[in-house]
This record gives sequence, structure tokens and C-alpha cells, in this order.
Amino acid sequence: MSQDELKQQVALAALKYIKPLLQPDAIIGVGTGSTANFFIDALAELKHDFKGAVASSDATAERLRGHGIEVFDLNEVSQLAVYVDGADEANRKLELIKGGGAALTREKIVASVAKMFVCIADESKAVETLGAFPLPVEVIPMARSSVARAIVALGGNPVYRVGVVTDNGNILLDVHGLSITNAKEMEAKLNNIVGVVTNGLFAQRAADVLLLATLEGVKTLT
Ligand code: ABF
Repeated sequence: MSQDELKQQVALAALKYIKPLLQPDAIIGVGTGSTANFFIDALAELKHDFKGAVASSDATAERLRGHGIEVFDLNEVSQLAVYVDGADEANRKLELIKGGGAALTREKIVASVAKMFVCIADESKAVETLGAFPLPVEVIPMARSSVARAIVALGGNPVYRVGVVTDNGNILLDVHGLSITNAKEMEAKLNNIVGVVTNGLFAQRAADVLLLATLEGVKTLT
């Protein structure tokens, strides 16, 4: 089975998982990336069962609208029944690295207001220790060098993601060389650096459920 087939399989499992949470007035959060895209395409089938969605990126908003799903501004919404999104890495505590697709800040905001966060991934994303995937950090452009120096002091090797501007108009540093044994602490330390908007560790708000596509089927981890 190819990686895309695994992603499609887990997207369909997510649809089945969230179906009981859908109600005519429910608004759901929808993430970004290729796994999330499979989910969005599958979600179109249930579009009459819920009110609409909040998107974690402009690309996701466009894809949702393309399927006739109404997209709401988060400021119009007080709570999301569920948030479904992919990840770049997930450990056994369901702590994640996200942001390879550059949408980490909006993803973290949407996750923070969702009652339940369902992460969907193929088994290549499951790790013992977070950090082999370079950790994305969104930074206010004028603070690029000062933030990079502070990250070096924390033991990381920040690499500027050339040519990428986030949906919020900021730049990204991808931090290599971290072996993250205490994700909550590292998340807080990075957030404390002046000029950092967000970092891609989702540990303070980890996933509630990880649906992991494997060759033996989709595993549900909680
Ligand atoms: C988003 O998409 C991100 O946080 C993560 O960077 C990425 C995963 O992408 P894919 O599903 O394409 O591997 O969820």
C-alpha cells in the first residue's frame, strides 16, 4: 500500500470517527497538508450534516469552499466540536511536531478552541522521540537573527526556510538537531523567545486521539 493510500485510509477513518459529533449547528476545525486534504475531500460527502468549518490555512479554506462547505472566521465561532489535522511527527503521548506545511500558528489556534483534536497520520509519522523532523518556528521577520541566536543557545540548529512567508506574513526557522525528551518544556522555552510567534510543538495541547494508518489497518491511539 502506498503512502497516499495510507493517508486516504486514515482520512476515511477520521470521517467515521467524527460522524457522531456532527450536528446541524456544529462547526468543525480542519487542518492543512496532504493527509488533511484527503480528509477534506471525504468530508464533502457529509457536508449537509454540519454547519461549516474553520480552516487552518488559506489553502484549506479554498479547498473546503470548492466542495461547497461554508468557511467561518474563528472570531465568529465560540467553540469547535472537533479539529482534524495531520502532523509531521507524533510520539506515544500524542505530542506532535507540526508546521512542515507552514500553517502551525493557525493550526495551534484552531486546536486550542476545539473540544477534541483528532490527529491523522500514516505510520511514518510515529516516533519514539520528537525532533528528527526539523521543528518549525514562526518568527516576526525583524527578529530572525536574534531568535536564531537564542535557539542556538538552547542547543538547536535553526535553518531559515528560504522563500516561504506564512499566511500571517512571517518567516520560518526549521530547527535541526533537537532530541525533544520534554516537549512541554521545550514548547514553553521557545515561546518565551521574544520575536517567536509560535513553535510547531503541540505538547501543551497535544492530540486527544491519534488515528495512525498502518499496513495492518488504522490504529486508534489515545
Ligand atoms: C499539517 O500538515 C502540518 O502541521 C504538518 O506540517 C503537515 C503534515 O502534512 P502531510 O499530511 O502532508 O504529511 O498538518
